[in-house]
Amino acid sequence: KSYRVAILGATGAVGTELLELLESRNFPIANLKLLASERSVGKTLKFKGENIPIEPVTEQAFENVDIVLASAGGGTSKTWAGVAVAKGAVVIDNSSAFRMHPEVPLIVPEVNPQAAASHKGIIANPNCTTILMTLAVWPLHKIKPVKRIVAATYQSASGAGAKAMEEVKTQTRDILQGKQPVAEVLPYPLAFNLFPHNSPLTDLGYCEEELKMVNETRKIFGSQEIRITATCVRVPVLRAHSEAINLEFETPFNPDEARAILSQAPGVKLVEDWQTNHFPMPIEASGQDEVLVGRIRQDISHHCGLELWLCGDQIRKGAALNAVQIAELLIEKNLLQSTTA
Ligand code: A2P
Ligand code: 11C
Repeated sequence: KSYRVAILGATGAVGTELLELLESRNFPIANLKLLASERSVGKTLKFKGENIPIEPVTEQAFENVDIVLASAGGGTSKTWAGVAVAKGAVVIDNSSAFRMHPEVPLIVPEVNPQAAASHKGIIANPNCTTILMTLAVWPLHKIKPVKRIVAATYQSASGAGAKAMEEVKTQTRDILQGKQPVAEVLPYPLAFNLFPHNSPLTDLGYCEEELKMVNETRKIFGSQEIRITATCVRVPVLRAHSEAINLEFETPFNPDEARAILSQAPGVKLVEDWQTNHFPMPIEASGQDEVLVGRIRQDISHHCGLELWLCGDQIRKGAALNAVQIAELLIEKNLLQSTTA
């Protein structure tokens, strides 16, 4: 069988990665539509050697489509997801628009694939920092329940889109040439700088990105009891996020046992060389499917605590790859509404 696929937001950082993954993973495609804003109409993108035109988003664009991979922002998803579902497609949505909706499964295929079975047309792809954290924490949580997670993130420009990646490169060039850096996409210059995450602040004093890590992780783990807190920071890295994670368990967790578990965990690659101080780095995580995990150690401030460090490609496993894996899961479990032979 092969499927009619549409990418909504095909020209963006995640959209172009989706295109690459559909090709490199040889996703069974009968027809591919590339949708973006009016600004991109007239452009083409290459898929399997063929130039495919960018189409504007209209109601008709979702006709005869089995799977929509949406990554054009929450507003666009809110406007179009219902239309696509009404026309018979399943929408895998990378935005935050539907993630916490009780009827929308929020899926990391290595963690909670079973949640896909209850979908009603929309499946949400979690926030990138959440996806990366759950891959490392879930295999440990399955052995011994985690009571509390304290996370600090070091997030790349890609999380704010392709234009933010360009902006940080331009700022770097400008600063090296003695010019004033200009910030238009992100709120402040990111080159040679960092700042607390740019998502809106809430009444709790946390930004939305931090609360996504809290609420989405609880939903994916199916556990409202886990206590989670996070501080999210944007750093001048192009496309991989890093996270320092402190875990508190009910009982002590031997770091060697954690290491052994994580060395076998799906979607995880252990990167630890204590002799050379070589641990996960964003430049090594970039372009990789796995989240790199290392520096697993006993928390010296708590006998039931573990510390770990991870890096993962934000555009790939943090967004596009996870979405394609969800689509593959739907095919494997026969969970698509309509298919073409
Ligand atoms: P466009 O390139 O035409 O602006 P990124 O996350 O890298 O910023 O990418 C955002 C993606 O979402 C791009 O493909 C962008 O298309 C698309 N997009 C943004 N706004 C809209 C909209 N109103 N309708 C359709 N696509 C949109
Ligand atoms: C970032 N995680 O790195 C964000 C981007 O809810 O999907 C994606 C926001 C989201 O800035």
